[in-house]
Amino acid sequence: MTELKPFPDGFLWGGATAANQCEGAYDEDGRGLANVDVVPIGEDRFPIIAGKKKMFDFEDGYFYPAKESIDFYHHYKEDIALFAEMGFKSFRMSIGWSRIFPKGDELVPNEAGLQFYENVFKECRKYGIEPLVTITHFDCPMYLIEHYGGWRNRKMIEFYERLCRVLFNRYKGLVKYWLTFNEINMILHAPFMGAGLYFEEGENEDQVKYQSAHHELVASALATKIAHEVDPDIKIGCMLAAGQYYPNTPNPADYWQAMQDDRENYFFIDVQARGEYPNYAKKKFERLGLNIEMTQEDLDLLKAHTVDFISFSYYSSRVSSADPSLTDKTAGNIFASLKNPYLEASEWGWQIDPLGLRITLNTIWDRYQKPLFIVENGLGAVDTPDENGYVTDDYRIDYLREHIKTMNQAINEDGVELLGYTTWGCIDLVSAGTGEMKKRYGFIYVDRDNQGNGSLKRSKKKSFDWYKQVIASNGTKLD
Ligand code: P53
Repeated sequence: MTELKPFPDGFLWGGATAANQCEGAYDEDGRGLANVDVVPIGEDRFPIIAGKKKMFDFEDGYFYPAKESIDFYHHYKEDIALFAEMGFKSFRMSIGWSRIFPKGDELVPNEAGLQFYENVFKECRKYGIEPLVTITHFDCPMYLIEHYGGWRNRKMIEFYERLCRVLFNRYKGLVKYWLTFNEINMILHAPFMGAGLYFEEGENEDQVKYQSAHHELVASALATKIAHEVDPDIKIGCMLAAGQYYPNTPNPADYWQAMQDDRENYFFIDVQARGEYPNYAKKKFERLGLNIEMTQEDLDLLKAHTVDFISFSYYSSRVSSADPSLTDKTAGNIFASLKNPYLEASEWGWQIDPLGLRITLNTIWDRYQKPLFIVENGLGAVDTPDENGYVTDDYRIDYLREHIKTMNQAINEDGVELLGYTTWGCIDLVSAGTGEMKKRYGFIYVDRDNQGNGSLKRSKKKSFDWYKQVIASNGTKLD
């Protein structure tokens, strides 16, 4: 029996989802088409989410898993009741932008979309669950991509501002915690999914990515400003796909490379948490010959409206080397990195590193001294239900237990301030990276396969009762 010091009072235990990976109902109640709808499962998925292959609408011969997904849109009451049964204090979810503004540039929002999220938030509140809401989780109306080019266009700031004003006013008193952009650094790795970017032949991709990133950073600061004006109690967070880079050897050149790789990610949070572009980024832009257009007003906004807290996803640490001849990379990950021989890997090649979570928590805390929130962590695995439909997912319990232990140490032994922990895909949902259903993270099994067959029936896995006990004991009973 592992007895640990408890987590802080009010610690927000829970689970996380994203609209496009669970809602389905892609064309109901006036919802417009979004980038996340038109990314199919299969070998073309990666070039499409990377902005290298054009897919602006559904095409024959492809399967699009987000169309129906796990149909949270019609199952939300049942699903939230199950979260409540586990004792969730918090539920992370995201807004489908095109439910609220189907095209994205309208002046008047779609009431049916607003009503849906109001129902969901009220359902959470009924059980005392605090919603934690991502404003955009890889989500952009297709109309804005086709007519404005996605986030490369400065006008996106205006459209996003309008969305935020509507959300903050409508859900005042219902939602306290908001995240502006999911994994904002994903714009560098999956720019079509992250920011609605599609590149034309011969275009300077770095120029487009960093200009788009600037627009998102300004939009995020503006959202923070508006939120605090609407309700000073609202807390706004940024969101990073985190995971510390380790040098492959003690060679200083490897350490230097790891530092460069970390900075590529921390750049975004440096701006959102400290309010200004770090010198290393300005120098990088110079070196690459990039000319990022920004106004004095932009810079003033960034400085005046930094985030209240810092959230991040953590699945794995990463490895850097200065030696270009080393090519033994981890498979199946948008963030491919060198393999770490000290670590085991998941069935999808993601390396499992619980101590890396403590290292990442401490690094981010040391860098910013703002409250942190782990909003994604978990193990994507193949689950095989037995003849009664029950999944004995000890592998998932082991993964989560070891991460919760190091999280506890970061709080109780290192003094890191942590607001909460929402595990990824608390109910099985569609994988963002691969589009598979087979890559499951949940405490709740959903009967659906990669081709979209299945009854969508929900059932509790072994980890369901385990997590319930973790929450009931405030993290002291992990066995
Ligand atoms: P999937 C890669 C690396 C780190 C985080 O990922 C990532 C990805 C995308 O593959 O994304 C986050 O579903 C993201 C979620 C996503 C989750 O990690 O590929 O915020 O939308 O589902 C897990 O296994």
